[in-house]
Amino acid sequence: MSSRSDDDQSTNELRGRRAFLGAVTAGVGLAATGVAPVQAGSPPVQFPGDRMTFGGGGSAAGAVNRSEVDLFDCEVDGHLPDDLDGAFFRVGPDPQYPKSDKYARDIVFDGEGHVSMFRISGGHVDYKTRYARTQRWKAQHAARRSLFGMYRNPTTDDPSVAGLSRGTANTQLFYHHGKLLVYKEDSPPVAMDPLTLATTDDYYTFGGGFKSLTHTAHPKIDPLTGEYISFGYEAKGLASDDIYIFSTDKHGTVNWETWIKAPYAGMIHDFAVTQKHIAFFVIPMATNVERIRAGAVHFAYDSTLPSYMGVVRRGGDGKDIRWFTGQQLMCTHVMGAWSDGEMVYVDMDGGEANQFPFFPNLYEPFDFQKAAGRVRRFKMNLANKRSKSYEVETLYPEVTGALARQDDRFHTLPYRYGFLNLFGPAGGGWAMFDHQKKLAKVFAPGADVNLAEATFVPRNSAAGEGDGYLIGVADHKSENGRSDLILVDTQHIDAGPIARVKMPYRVVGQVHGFWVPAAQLPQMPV
Ligand code: V55
Ligand code: FE
Repeated sequence: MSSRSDDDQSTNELRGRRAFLGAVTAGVGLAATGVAPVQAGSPPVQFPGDRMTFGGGGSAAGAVNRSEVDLFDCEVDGHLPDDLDGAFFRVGPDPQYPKSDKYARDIVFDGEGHVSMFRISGGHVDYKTRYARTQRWKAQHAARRSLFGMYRNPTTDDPSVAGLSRGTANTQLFYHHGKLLVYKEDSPPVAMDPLTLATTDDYYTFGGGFKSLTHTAHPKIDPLTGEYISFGYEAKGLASDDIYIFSTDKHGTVNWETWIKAPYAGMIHDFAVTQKHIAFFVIPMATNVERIRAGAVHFAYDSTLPSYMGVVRRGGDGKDIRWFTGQQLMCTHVMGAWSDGEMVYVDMDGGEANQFPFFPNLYEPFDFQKAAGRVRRFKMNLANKRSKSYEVETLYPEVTGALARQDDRFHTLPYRYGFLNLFGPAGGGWAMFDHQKKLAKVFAPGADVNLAEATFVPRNSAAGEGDGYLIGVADHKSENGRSDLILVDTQHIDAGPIARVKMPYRVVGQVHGFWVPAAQLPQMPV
């Protein structure tokens, strides 16, 4: 990590180069060079060199990319299955502008959402990326500078953006009722055209039926009905303890909604939906109003707070909500969930303490050992009317990681296969769990490779659960971060990739990804 004085030195070097270029181009009119008008006071674009900051150390660290790309017919190594036809969408934060010095310590989670698509068909791959044209992106583009301060802290914003959506659309995307919906959990979705990645709505409210100020990054689709089930927390504004729950039919029309109260305002990053129930895990990553007023990021980890699993009936009025507590855990992502009569089962990845060092612990030092994520199976017994506690079982205790996924066609249903990204000094990996056999199989490419989340791709429309591929981006440290999109067969996950899409550079970073089979996409215009 570079020290402050290194930063100052590189800033001075950058400023020096700018002055030189300014002298060279002096006298060339703006109109002649096609440069859009520059607002008075828009500062030079200079990202800090420190990797722990919002800018993440510039392009070499992969955190700043900023280039919107169209790459037709990518190079492919190996053989992509001829019948593999669909689009792999992904999204992650990509800082549009550096922050002012005051907010230069903002976190990577606050970068503007940059969406990419690998369109795969007949063994060929076209790559396209676009920033989500959020209200925030558009305002900053026009001003040629950052106008929003710290992560989820509106008190730090430039007065000119009051009333605009703070949403960055940087966390996950879903394809439903013909729209690519891109999410940040502090705001409503942004809608994009799934073929052109043009933003079609910077504040999508499902035709007005959606009432919350926030929308999770992790909705679910009921495979039996095609319904879209989702929620928002802090749904009535900053630090509110309101949760909005809703569903839409397969056309995106809201067909159910209700409101419940959380035990406290804490992060509810993902949620679980079964055929009968909905469950929310509230973690001690608490919204901290005092710190927000002082200009800090939204959350701090308060280990004095219990974690709670709330369970509510699907389709009800929310009054049946029951909050269960037990071993304090920090879980973020749901692998799978199902109901068996009045028993509710929720599998999540999570650790025994704060997993996000950039959201500070209030009371104790960060503990990397306790932060390690494992697969936790929560069990809630609704038949016992007096029960106030969940039981939790740690599955595969020897496997640690994060970003749990499943075969998305098994949302809401009993399921057999789950996936997890592994981290470790010997390099990362993708694990595939067979809960029936209680078996974990691992693809581990070694210490040179950084793996993004694994997204499951069904082999074809008739494929059984878990039969297909894991798809995701692998960056190579020894090649200055150059990326491959890799495809691993789930029948032979330990054999390594069956094909690599060889990208000429390091592609934009991602948080999550989503696969859409071609049959669900609109036809590509010829
Ligand atoms: C997460 C990611 C976010 C966020 C909150 O697990 C939680 C993740 C990329 O942004 O704002
Ligand atoms: Fe997530």
